[in-house]
Amino acid sequence: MNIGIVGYPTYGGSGVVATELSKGLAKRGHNVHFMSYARPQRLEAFNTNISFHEVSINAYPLFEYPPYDLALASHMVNLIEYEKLDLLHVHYAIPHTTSAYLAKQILGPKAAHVPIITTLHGTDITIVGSDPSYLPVVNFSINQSDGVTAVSGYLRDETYMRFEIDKKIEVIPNFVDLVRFSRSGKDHFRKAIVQDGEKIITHVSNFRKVKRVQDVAEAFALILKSGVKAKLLFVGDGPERPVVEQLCREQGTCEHVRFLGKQDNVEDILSVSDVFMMPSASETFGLAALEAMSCGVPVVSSDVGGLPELNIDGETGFVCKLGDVQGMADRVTAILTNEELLARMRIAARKKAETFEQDVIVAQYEEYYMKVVERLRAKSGVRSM
Ligand code: GMT
Repeated sequence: MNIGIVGYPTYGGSGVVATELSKGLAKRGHNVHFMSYARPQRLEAFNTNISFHEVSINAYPLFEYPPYDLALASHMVNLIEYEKLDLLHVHYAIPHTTSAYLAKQILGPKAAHVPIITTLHGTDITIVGSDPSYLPVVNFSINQSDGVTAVSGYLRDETYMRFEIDKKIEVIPNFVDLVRFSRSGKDHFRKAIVQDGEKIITHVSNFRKVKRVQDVAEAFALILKSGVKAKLLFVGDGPERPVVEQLCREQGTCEHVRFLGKQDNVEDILSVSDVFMMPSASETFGLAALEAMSCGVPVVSSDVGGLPELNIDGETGFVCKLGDVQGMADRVTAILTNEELLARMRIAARKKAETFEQDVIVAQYEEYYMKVVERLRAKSGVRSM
């Protein structure tokens, strides 16, 4: 199939899923046309089956806010027409689903057989999409999609609750490359960070408020106080980073904390980690936690959103009440001071991650595509594939 994929290029869950899905589909012989305003970080290597299309915006002085959604719609029109796209799969509803709807309206009967599939990821529903300034448009656009998927059962239910959706929302979970994210012997790397007997606690995020990164720093101070010898690695960057840096200075924990910034090979860091912390205030799935689990790292997370579907309390790690910093510190300490528990949770975390194997989930998308394409072709009187 000729598949148009749209996603955000930035460090963040939906862009990673869109990119990895593109690679998975390319591996299965499909031609993928990836559209975004910049090349995503994980789409750097040349791939004969993937073309990247940069959506550039004309920065006319009149535009304080250049209309990216319109430039994207124009790109979609071109690709549907000239690359003969069989379907358009957009990741994150805002504004991608709306641009796709507009592109199809522009092409009219010429594109009647080309379905729009929207994958809902999280804040496009729970935070941004629910904001009154976007809600009517998001609601309308989702209903205009020919297929809608959500990355967790939680997100599907939230979408039905917050919006008036007249479509069946299919749950297709996020996935992980079990080979890339595996516990490879990176002991030299571990030795560079910690001394013998010291443990490594890791947090990976885009340092937005919703990630509650301060909770990690506060819990870490309590963990050190309880006598555990450990280092804390912060991976990623974003608006809350200076706040967390300042907090570490105030707590006097700086010599045990490393801010590594954005990292391309996050698997190397996860590979040597002992516990992963995700105290988020909202998390529809928790892709970063899945990648950690795939590397055999137990997760201590909050209990929000889709996290309890992924992180099984007492098995793959621990699930704590949102904002319970002391509880999280106690759970991390429990894991790091009990080698038997750590070993058991490592195995359980990896085993759970194996249920989200990349090829299996990519095949689920492929099957879903076929179903939606055939349904629309039948409806619009176009020959089936
Ligand atoms: O929070 C992020 O990392 C970005 C955000 C996005 O939509 O780009 O992530 C959401 O989608 C990810 C991939 O499906 C999920 O794993 C994250 O849980 C979700 N983030 C939130 O719900 C806050």
